[in-house]
Amino acid sequence: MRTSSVLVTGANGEIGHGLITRLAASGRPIVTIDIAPLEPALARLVRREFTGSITDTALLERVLSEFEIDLVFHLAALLSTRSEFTPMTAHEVNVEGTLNLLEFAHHEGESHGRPVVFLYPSSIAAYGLPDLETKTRVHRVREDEWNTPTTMYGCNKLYCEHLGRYYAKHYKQLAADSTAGRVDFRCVRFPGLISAVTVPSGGTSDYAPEMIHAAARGEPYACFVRPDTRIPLMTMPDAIDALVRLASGPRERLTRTAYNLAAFSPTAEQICDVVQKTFPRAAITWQVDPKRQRIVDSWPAEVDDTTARRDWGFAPRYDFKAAFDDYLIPTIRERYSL
Ligand code: AKB
Repeated sequence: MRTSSVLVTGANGEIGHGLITRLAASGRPIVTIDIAPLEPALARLVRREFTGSITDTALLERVLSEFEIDLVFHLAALLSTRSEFTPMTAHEVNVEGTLNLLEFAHHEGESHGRPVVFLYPSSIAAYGLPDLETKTRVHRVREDEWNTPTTMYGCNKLYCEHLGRYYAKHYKQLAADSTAGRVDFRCVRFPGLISAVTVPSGGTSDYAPEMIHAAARGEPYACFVRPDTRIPLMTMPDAIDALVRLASGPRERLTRTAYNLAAFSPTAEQICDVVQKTFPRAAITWQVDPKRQRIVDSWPAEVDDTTARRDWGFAPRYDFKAAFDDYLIPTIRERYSL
């Protein structure tokens, strides 16, 4: 008998940490795939850990043969900055890896006769605004606007949203025995995420969490974007809540494939001000990297998340003030024993 379980890919990443802790508390057996062995504290929470790549279809077949997966959180990805240095690898992991996972989920759904719920974190990188003037003018961007990403990662995310929709609704539509609907694909477009317990790597929204963690560790930080830079951000607990909530929302209420999520959109300078107030010895300077700045300038300052709120009750706990007062500062102080 195969055991009914949840599969988490990219389990060692920032979202994986928070998500596994949350899922473990609910008692559901968890199976993970990550390119690196899980940290011991995480490994203790999972039923089975597979170390390997999502591009390895033999590995996915082993998971399929041993576990009855009815929920997938497909988190594995190369983020935007890293993807610009290795676009072919980004495509392989972000697109071909996702295609493998969708195919895997389709076969799981076929084998146990129920649709597999497939959660996919897309990103504000799926947007591409042509210039700063437009960014200032358009303000709260809706899901179907400005879908012209400038990064490999953004292109990968946008395309995979469409792949998910294809598997859910149109898979092999010309076959005599069309089997669409084995994958129940659900997707959020995450803002830049800030965790108090982990530090990201390889992203372009990383300036926000990097600034906070560097200040807490007493290290100097040279911010690579201008002080007036503004993109949507969200705390990690709210991101985890959103994934878990969307996973359990009734299918018939979902009117979109990909949902915007918004929490707060401070400028880099506003973040710096709070960080400096909290850690008065923080040494933050501005050393703009024009290329990374261009990427962040192509992302919207704010997104419209009306549909997520309406369809499945998305409601972030933390606005900008609460994010610092109630989550980041107390948790970071504890983490660095301040
Ligand atoms: C990145 O910076 O690449 C990610 C994202 C915004 O999706 N954090």
